[in-house]
Amino acid sequence: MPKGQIFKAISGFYYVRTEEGEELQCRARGVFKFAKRKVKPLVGDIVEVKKNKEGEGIVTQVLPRRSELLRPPIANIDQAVVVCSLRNPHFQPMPLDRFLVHAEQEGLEILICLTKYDLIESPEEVERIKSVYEAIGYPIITTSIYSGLGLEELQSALTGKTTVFAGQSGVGKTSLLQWLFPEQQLQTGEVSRKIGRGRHTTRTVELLVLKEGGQVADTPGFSQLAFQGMKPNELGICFPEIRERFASCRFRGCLHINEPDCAVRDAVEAGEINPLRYQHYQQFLEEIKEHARRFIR
Ligand SMILES: Nc1nc2c(ncn2[C@@H]2O[C@H](COP(=O)(O)OP(=O)(O)OP(=O)(O)O)[C@@H](O)[C@H]2O)c(=O)[nH]1
Ligand SMILES: [Mg+2]
Ligand SMILES: [Zn+2]
Repeated sequence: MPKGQIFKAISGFYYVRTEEGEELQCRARGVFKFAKRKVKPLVGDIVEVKKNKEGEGIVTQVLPRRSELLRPPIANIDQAVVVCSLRNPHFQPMPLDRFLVHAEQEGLEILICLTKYDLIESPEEVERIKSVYEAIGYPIITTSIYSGLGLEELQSALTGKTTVFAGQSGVGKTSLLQWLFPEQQLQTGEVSRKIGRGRHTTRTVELLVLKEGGQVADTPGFSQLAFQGMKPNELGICFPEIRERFASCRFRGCLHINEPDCAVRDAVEAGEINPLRYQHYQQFLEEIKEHARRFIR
């Protein structure tokens, strides 16, 4: 049975790159079971395929995933590049922190990419953003597709890995990929002047193969991410600055809100944890609890 990887899924078809290098169009039929749950194949999945009499491909088996993201939907990735624009749309820390939690939950390597540096008037603002995230261990690359800033650095961070580009609509994900894959014709879209948001130009997830080795997926921009299926005590693990401190909290199940002798709150008060990041932690925790109240009765 030939094996391959799904590199694209559109309107009822999966496109599979087989080990022999053939690209096979497969009808998206069926739901597969493993580990007692049903799975729908995702881009990035390693699958077994067979051809029917008409020469059309059929996915017969989805092999176990080493990682998976649901927003954007993709499997078997190593690294997430979280793309945020500095301007147009304006930098927003909340969606960034939200996506970081998702990528942490999946144990992905993370790289933050701040785009559209050419639209910035004050470099100090960018330095401030960088210092917050670098202090907790995230590598950051600042880019501009106009000046070329950061593009080679970004390219070398992708070599040999399977990377997903994720971020809100209009931040410039596809523009970066167009630079990386000049031979492809990818569609980018202007940011709406009226509402200052992207127009959801990219509609599908697609894995492209890097000449230097590795793969990169462009994905549609998303606007909201919910923390479905996360338990309140799992959230702290997804914040590096909380994860590295909570062994020092007095209580084992400390949620770092109002428990006594909480090492995390002490660090917030001492100015060692960024107050906005902590505020986001509190807000996400409320969302997770609210979700649990509504769905687990
Ligand atoms: N000034 C400036 N504009 C940029 C830069 N990168 C991208 N843009 C512009 O930003 C707009 C949106 O870019 P896209 O690459 O389509 O954004 P996207 O993140 O792929 O958006 P979706 O596909 O909707 O999720 C386009 O008009 C780009 O030309 C940059 O470095 N500087
Ligand atoms: Mg796009
Ligand atoms: Zn605590």
